[in-house]
Amino acid sequence: MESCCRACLPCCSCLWDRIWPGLRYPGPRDHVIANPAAHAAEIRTVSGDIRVPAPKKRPAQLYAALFDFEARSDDELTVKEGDKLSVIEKRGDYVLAKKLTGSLESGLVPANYVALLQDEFAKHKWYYGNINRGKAEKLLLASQNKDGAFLVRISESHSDEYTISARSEGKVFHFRVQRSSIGAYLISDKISFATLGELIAYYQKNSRSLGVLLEEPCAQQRELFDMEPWERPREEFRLQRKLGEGHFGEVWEAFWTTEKKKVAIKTLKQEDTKQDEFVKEVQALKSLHHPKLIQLLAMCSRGEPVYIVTELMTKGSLKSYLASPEGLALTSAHLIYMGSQVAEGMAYLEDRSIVHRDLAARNILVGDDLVCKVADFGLARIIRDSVYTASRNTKIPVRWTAPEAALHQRFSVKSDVWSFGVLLYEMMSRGKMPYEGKSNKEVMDLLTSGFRLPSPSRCPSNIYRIMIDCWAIEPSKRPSFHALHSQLDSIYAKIYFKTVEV
Ligand code: ACK
Repeated sequence: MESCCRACLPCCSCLWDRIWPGLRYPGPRDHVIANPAAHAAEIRTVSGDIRVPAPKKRPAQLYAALFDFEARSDDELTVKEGDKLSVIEKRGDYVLAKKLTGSLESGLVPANYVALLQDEFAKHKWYYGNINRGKAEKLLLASQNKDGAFLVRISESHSDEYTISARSEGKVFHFRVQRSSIGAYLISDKISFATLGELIAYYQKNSRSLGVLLEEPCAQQRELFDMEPWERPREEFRLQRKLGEGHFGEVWEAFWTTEKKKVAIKTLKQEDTKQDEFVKEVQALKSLHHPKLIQLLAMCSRGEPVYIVTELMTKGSLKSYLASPEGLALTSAHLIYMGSQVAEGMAYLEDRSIVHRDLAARNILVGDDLVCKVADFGLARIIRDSVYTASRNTKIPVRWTAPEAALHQRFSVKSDVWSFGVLLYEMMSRGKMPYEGKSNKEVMDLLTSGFRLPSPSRCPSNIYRIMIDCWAIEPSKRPSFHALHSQLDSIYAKIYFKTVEV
């Protein structure tokens, strides 16, 4: 109880059960720990098991804290959003991390509260992340590469520095990229750069300063290496119960024997045609870490069927939850709280220009205490320009899709905002099918003539207003996910406090 009160707004927690018996959820703006009481219990179990670490000597990975986290025991590490951390090892849902600045302390931080910093370079073909010197040499000397091939990897001895490995005259040379006290990147004291990308671009043009050519990024399949930390032997998983059919294949509840926990496993249907999409989904999931996004935990990509292992959400999809007796009992306040979490997860994707393309209640998963997470990034793409133009033959869920996306394949973060409006409609109407009784063609005609879904009964007018904003015909007039998150949060706070005062 003590840790619960510390993280909540004063006096709220004690009133939860009286106000909404059976369905507990945090007070507004309690972003740090969604359910502090449950979290504290979970951590006690984890920290009870903690042994003194004997970290192996291997390159540490550079992470940044995504949120503030306050240590609740000696095993844990207090971090502030943006703190740079090196992760020594993963321990279940936690990482053992060491601060790279200030106090240099180490301790456990929830894995979902940190993100790999290296991912910022993932867009560069030359970036190979956490591979060692030996592997870099093997790759560069492979027959696909010639002199001038190069790659950048995390330095083995300094986790926040990088090494350029380049092939020249049939040998591989390594150059350490140092960081100055203000974080600039440099190989020589004579010139430094604000970003690693700028440094590489400079030495590509000025090969004499380096003494070797940096011509072509190393031509090995990088995906293989990206996958490695997640790859697990399939014997570690015991499939227990089929949860249903997903976009790509079956979804199972399973037990991860080595980690001793339940997980969800997606299996890939064996048709080869979908293999490409599946791999893309994994790539997208892997680099995204946010408490409101479904976390990828592991995968088994060797052999068939391929498994994608993610966290298990106890209540399944929002679509089926809304139709369950518990879902039907939800008040508007509950639904707004859930909608706000979805907007928060989507704001994280928005910041990274990642378009979901299939945002709907069927792709939101619900856990205990009404925790909601966005799932199924199968259609997500990282867009360079603000609009991604998809190929014309892609199957589109018309009822959730913005007109410019359905008609002209112009998917963008703003077309996701349109879908979010439809998702809000699904929630506030307790799972009703949008445009019930209409064909896809009729839906498109109605939308083009200016028709919009009507307000569901019992939907507060300010929430319907938000839906209408999401359905502006001009994409740029639609709100951002950040704005949606803060609007829903403040409506939720108003309802919450009004109820508390009563
Ligand atoms: O509505 P459901 O019970 O929730 O049925 C669908 C089914 O699998 C096909 O998508 C369920 N499902 C998918 N991913 C998960 C997960 N991570 N945790 C729990 N259930 C899941 C979904």
